[in-house]
Amino acid sequence: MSYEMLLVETRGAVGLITLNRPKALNALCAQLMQELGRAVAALDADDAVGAIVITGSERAFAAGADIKEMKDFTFAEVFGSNFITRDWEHVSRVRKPVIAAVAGFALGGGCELAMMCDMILAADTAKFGQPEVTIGTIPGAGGTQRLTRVVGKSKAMHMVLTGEMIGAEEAERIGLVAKVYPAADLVAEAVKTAEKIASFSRPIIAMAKEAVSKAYETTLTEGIGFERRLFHATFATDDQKEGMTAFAEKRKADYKHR
Ligand code: DAK
Repeated sequence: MSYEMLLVETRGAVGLITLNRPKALNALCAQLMQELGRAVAALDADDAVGAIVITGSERAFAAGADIKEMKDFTFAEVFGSNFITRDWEHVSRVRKPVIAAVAGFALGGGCELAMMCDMILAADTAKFGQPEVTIGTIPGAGGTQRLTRVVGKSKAMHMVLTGEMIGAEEAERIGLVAKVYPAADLVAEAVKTAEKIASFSRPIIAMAKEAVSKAYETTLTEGIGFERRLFHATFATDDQKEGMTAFAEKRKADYKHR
């Protein structure tokens, strides 16, 4: 599969996607998002891949949706063509874990794309923001919803209503980011984290991801019921037997992903 705006490679059991539109700070134009949708779908379908990392450049993860591309669109055009929605939901539908490795700007749609991933690892240079109000619009790819669920109302309101950016340290403190690394180490550390995830049982990891993701969608009682069903289901897998037997026998587990 060929891509013009992405670099896609596998490192062991990790699929690494690098957004590669440097002249526009990886602004997320329609072509880039179509390519990203194809790339994540291909890696999701590849049995050799256990986890996916999406990263950008040192300067920008992504500086938002492409403002120049969308500036003249009319309501009839964006509504009629289901603008953006048609290409933007792929990342959030992937069943394998997806890590956003963010250095530099993650603004607007870039911040939203990072939040569609399962966790965000950041370089100490990372800057997150939802600056849409400064250009006469509002977040449109989940920014008002995912950000609020992650950081709470007051912080989300501050970011969305002022358009101000926050740095990596603050993003980690408020729970938007899982860990911060020196910029030079970011991609290697993200791949290392993905490798660790990929070393575990694929079906068990998929269940764990589904269960945590459910916490965003449902009530506590329903979420715990969902978790319990999946927990019980792990006992139907060979990998649960292998994992617990390996622990009892003081050896490393050899998962068969079934
Ligand atoms: N779109 C298009 N081009 C962009 C861009 C963007 N978002 N961001 C940067 N660029 C381009 C610049 O125009 C410039 O191009 P040339 O002039 O060289 O041709 C080049 O990238 C380098 O940028 P700067 O010269 O501006 O670089 P600086 O270091 O001075 O500034 C900056 C970096 C990131 C602070 C600045 O570029 C900036 O403020 N960029 C815009 C950030 C922004 O407002 N982002 C939010 C965009 S709105 C939806 C899904 C998503 C969305 C909406 C709906 N649905 C599912 C319905 C998302 C909306 C948005 O993201």
